Amino acid sequence: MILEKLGSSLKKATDKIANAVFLDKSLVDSVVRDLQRALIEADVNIQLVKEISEKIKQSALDERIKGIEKKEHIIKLMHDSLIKILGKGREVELGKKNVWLFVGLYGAGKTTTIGKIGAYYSKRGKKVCAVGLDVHRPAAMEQLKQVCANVKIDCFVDANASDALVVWKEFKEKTKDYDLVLVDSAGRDALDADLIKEIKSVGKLVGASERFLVIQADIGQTAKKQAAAFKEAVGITGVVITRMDSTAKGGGALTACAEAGVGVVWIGVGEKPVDLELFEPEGFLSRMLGMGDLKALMDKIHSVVDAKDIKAAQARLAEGKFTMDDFKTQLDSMGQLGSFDKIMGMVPGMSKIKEKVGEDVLESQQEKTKRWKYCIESMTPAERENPSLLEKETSRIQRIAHGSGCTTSDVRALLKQFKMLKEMIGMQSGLAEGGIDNKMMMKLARKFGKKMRF
Ligand SMILES: Nc1nc2c(ncn2[C@@H]2O[C@H](COP(=O)(O)OP(=O)(O)OP(=O)(O)O)[C@@H](O)[C@H]2O)c(=O)[nH]1
Ligand SMILES: [Mg+2]
Repeated sequence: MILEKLGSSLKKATDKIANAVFLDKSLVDSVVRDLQRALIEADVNIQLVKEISEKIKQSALDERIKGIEKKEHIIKLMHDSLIKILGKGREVELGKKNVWLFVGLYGAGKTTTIGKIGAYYSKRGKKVCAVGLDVHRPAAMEQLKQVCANVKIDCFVDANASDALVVWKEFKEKTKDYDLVLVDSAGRDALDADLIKEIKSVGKLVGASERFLVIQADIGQTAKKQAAAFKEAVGITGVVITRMDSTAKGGGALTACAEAGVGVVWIGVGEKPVDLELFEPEGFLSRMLGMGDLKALMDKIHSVVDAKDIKAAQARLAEGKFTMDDFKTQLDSMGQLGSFDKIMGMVPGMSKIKEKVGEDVLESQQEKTKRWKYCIESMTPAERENPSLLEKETSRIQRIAHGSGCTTSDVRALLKQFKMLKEMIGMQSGLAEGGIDNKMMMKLARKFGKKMRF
């Protein structure tokens, strides 16, 4: 299916960006090339592909945005571009009176779609019927009857009638017993004056609450002209794109509808009654561009870090009393989290850094933590209570370094980390309360990222 293919290409592109240590020009170029290939393969308008490529390249070179923020920015940009391509979709809800008219050219899939939608709502406990107003094609009535029998919904057709309006008048009263009335109309070769006239008068007569245009994905980008023409002529309220399963041109049809400003409600992905999907590009894309294993990381932190400890530390912090002893407790809980490399593996984009820097550097990170603990132990109670004493007096730093078997730069690094952690604890309030949102996750991820300076 076209969406899945696009989605997986997009996922590959975002992974490349997320995993890159440096966003250099050649990397961005290669990601943009992959993306272009995927979009063009999906029949997306070439002009649009160019625009998207330019935007991504520009923001990649934008010096104002840096580091992980830049990655996020580009990934979000891709997401937004894809939404632009796919359109926002459109949700339909059943109102009090629901008469849905299906219009479209020959063989677009109107009758088949009515069967699918009928099945969908009747399975959800609604009373659904279909009315056949295609009086032009001799076999149309019989086809609709079969489709309805297949999904067990009631069907009203008059095989002898030659006027759609007469047929409607015949069954109008009966349709009042139903929650949803699906009206099948006749197709034509092209949207000509006759067809417009018929759709308009049928729509008015049946009091259609929705007018859905059914188009087949095979027509690709030409769907734009069709969607725009139908929109202009009969004010369609939504689109169903059929045969998304059997063509590579689905991207073209979707873009075309987005450009014509008509919302796609469903897509048909096969001939069977179950082969209908609600079109939800936002949900689909956010699943594809998920936040990596950040959630898993947060769960892990949550399970290790005692909420009570954090609360207590925060309370002390609020009173300006966060001390080196508190820092040591925090270092211990970081130790329980597993080694730094495990934490890094869970932050999107960090796993590749891990590979690049190699185990030995990570080892030394852990070594460093250990030395910090020795440093803290060599401090006087007054220094632990108020580490800013150390910043003022170099002799104290020298004494601690000497006493703990560390270097003065170890002690300085410790002081730096202490400050950073103080900040982090300020942000962990969400954790302590049990709730954490995506924004907070990203903030924390950045903090972890910054901590890993090599
Ligand atoms: N593969 C595939 N085939 C579909 C899909 N939707 C419809 N079809 C097929 O397309 C053909 C035409 O479908 P119909 O439902 O008869 O189309 P229609 O718009 O009612 O056609 P007219 O009444 O002649 O205007 C049938 O063979 C369907 O089985 C789909 O989502 N995927
Ligand atoms: Mg039909």
